[in-house]
Amino acid sequence: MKFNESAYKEEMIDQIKQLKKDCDAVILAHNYQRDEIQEVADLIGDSLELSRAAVKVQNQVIVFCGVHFMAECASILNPAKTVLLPVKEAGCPLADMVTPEKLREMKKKYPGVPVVCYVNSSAAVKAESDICCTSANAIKVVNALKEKRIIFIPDKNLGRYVAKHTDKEVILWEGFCATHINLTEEEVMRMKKLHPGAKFLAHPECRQEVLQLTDFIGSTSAILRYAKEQPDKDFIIGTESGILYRLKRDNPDKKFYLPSQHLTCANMKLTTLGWLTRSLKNMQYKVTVKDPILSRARRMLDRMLEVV
Ligand code: CIZ
Repeated sequence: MKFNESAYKEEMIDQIKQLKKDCDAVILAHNYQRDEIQEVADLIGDSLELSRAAVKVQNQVIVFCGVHFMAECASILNPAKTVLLPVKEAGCPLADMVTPEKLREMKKKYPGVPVVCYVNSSAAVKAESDICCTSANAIKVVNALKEKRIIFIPDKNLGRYVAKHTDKEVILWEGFCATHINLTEEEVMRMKKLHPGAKFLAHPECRQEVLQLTDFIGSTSAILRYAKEQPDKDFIIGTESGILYRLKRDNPDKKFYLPSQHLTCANMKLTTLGWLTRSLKNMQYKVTVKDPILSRARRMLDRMLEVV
């Protein structure tokens, strides 16, 4: 008998829906997740939207389809809930580029300079910082601080982009997103030639040379909004491939082109319907953050949520 992929997928989705009811779970999925995970999720968003949602969740279980630091954020913001990350190995190379020890060394070099910590970081690093930010609110967060100098960790491209929108001196950390860094100027130029007139929208984690070619720079939520609101029909998209699911779903009359084959985050794509099913069945893998890191990291996320 021939394997019927769509029947298998439907069956798994039905099973996930039932398990979700049985365990009183809600599924949060990041904009970079696989299409089928976004399809089955209760809420899709960027880390700011999902963090805000995590605070308000009434269900007993939050299944976070994303990477480890995102599940950690949900647990920090709603510690009474069981937070599950379906794949234990789903990490973030950018988050791993800064450790609490290395950050403490940096702080010693710049005493009194506040640390703005991008959410793509571990809870332990957040706990060593002064305020968190996401790509959706980084400029607002930096400008809300009274100090004239700040340390921005760990993404140097986002930090550099923020520096262009503030009078403050921004001290950068040498970190980068292993996916966004792949996109080159040449690839964008090639795509622009193939689709003259298409608007180029990109994420601030891209290289500076790439950002210079943009019509719009923003977080995934901002890119989604922009593409929907603009009358244009053709867009070149400079961010992780998972965003195409919502762009296409919400704008069936528009066309979206990915300029590179290397815009797929392997960690984000680890979560499959199979792993999600197992996660709900076995209540795995629980992500928890303990005090004192919990309360310190919580303060940094709360400070961010007060600004935006
Ligand atoms: O803030 C996030 O969720 C990330 C990592 C990217 C974005 O812009 O959504």
